[in-house]
Amino acid sequence: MVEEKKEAKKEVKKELPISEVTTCKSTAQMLRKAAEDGVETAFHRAMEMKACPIGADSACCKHCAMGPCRLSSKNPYEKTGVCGATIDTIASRNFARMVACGTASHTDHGMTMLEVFRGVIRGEIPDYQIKDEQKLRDVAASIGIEVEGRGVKEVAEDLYHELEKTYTQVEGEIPFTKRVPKKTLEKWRELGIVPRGAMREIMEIMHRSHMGVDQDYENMVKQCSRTALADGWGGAMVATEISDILFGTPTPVVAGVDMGNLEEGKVNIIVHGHEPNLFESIIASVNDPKLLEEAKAAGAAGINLLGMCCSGAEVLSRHGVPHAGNFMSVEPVLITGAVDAMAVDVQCIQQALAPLSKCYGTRFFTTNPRAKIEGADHVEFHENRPRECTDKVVRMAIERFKSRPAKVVIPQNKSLGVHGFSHEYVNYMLGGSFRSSYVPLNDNIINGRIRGVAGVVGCTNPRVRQDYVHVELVKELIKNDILVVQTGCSQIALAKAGLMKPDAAVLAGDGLREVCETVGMPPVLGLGSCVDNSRILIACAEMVRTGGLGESIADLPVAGAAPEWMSEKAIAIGQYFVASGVFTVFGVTFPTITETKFHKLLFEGLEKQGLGKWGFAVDPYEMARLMIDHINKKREALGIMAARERKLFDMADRQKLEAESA
Ligand code: BF8
Ligand code: SF4
Repeated sequence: MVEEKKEAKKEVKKELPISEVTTCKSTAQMLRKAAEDGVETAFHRAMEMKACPIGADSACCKHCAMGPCRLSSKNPYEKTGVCGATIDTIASRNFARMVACGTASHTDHGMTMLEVFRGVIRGEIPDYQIKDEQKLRDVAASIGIEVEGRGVKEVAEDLYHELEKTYTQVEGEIPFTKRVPKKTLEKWRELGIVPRGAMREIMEIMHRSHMGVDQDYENMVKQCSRTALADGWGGAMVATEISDILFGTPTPVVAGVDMGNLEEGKVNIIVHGHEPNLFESIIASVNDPKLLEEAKAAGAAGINLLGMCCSGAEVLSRHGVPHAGNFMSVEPVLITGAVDAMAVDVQCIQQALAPLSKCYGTRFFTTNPRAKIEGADHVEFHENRPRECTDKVVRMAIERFKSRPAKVVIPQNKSLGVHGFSHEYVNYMLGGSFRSSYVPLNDNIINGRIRGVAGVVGCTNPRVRQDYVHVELVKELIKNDILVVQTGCSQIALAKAGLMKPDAAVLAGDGLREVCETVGMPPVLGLGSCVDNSRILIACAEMVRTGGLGESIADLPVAGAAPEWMSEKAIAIGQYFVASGVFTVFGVTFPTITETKFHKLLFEGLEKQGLGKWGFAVDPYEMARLMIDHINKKREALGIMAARERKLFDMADRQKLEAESA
């Protein structure tokens, strides 16, 4: 313990240029406190450790012991690895492994949710119930399960068996391909990229990326698409749908985001990670009168539960639980000294959190058998007796509250916004309860009030100024009448910036603003966590089905971006959007060398095959330009550019009239 304290407190050499590394006020304030306290964060470590340039270009291979081999980024075809592997083989294999890991993460999460569902419907997990029967029936019907006149149990059992195929099926097509627009699915079949089952695809991609197997980058990219599609239309979609069925489908809810949600007089508990079951049970624990009594007896005014990262984004959307910040704010939030306990499960949990929490006396708990951290207390979470774990976390938090060792400083920033726009709610919101549909959305796109739709998602990363790229990009998009949908850490960045409020419509272009004001919605819609990117896929499928915007997802005037990505999951998400037909732009860095055939395939070739394509830009305005150009190109192809031009002409006309009469 003493050792670890020393480690976290080791001398910080250079001074961190705080305003250059973050635009989040709370994070900046805590980074100033970090300097006073003599602790370091990922911001400091990123400054001290330059990214490896060869790795950044994906020009190295360590897939066997004849290597590791290192090619030249400047002259990528100058040499090969010892086995003769070219730069295209090496980079595509590395990329494939990222897709494999990202897909494995989402699908394992989804599989956990499916197992919980099975336990619930079979009466083995009494703590959770089916909360949303309608959603259960809708999901079942969407994949061809008979629902008319059948009981919940029967439908649920069939749904479980059908969805299990998402993972375990060895032949055929995963169940949710039934939701894919016909023409998109035909394209996948033609290219041989329809996923069979996630386990099969991940196994095959690992095999193909072994030394001496698939050494044709085009063939490898096909398996990247097939695997990634088993994530987006498979594991991630199962995670979203089952979580909605068990815990409720989100509808708009007003909630606060940022560190100002911490309360000095209360026991503060943060849940950070990804799977919603831990959070659901801790919500039950903090509302337990017995535990509330214990908190009061310890001198606290109550128990204050907050989320971070995706666990937080999910319950922010579903229940309006306040959110303390995104990925790069997790270490800074510990520096407040106000966090009595932090419980984590899987994914995006930086190892540094364990020693850092010791510096502040924060009780830090790992809960998932897949994700232990050396030096952290492990209190295992079991779905069939979840309160054993979550009650213990709450009790330990109360203990820490009683003897808070460190000085508490809570940044006073808090931004209220509307969250929880599920695809179902978008349907209802635009169409009303009697004619709920995507027709109004499509109409507004066709008549040009809305130019298109963009998904802006993903992480924050200490290699770029935190939140800056997200916020500037989204502002630029809505200014150009592009409706923005969001998930994950990006959603939190925009929430902090105040863009999740309906009155943020003043920042939108005239057309989008008019639509937002008519409906009473913000120009930026928060959909939840990263697995909830599947909601964007479903919305895209619905836009195609509704009609007037082409026959496949690739025809839609839509685009995606992960401006500050860092995780392998982001690469899997990017690849499933690209394979689904969406132009997807990443920031920060991209693991290819521009002049290679592999790069050209991802950035141009896939689109020629009828899929989407990748894009890259570091600057938010350049990123927006790429996305707007693409959306315009799609409008052009659909023959709906004219409507928009006419509208712009009307607007110019109006402005002229106004100027003349002034
Ligand atoms: O799945 S956005 S930093 S928290 S990877 Fe991680 Fe990235 Fe945040 Fe959630 Ni998504
Ligand atoms: Fe080098 Fe080939 Fe081995 Fe990779 S697989 S380390 S390129 S010899």
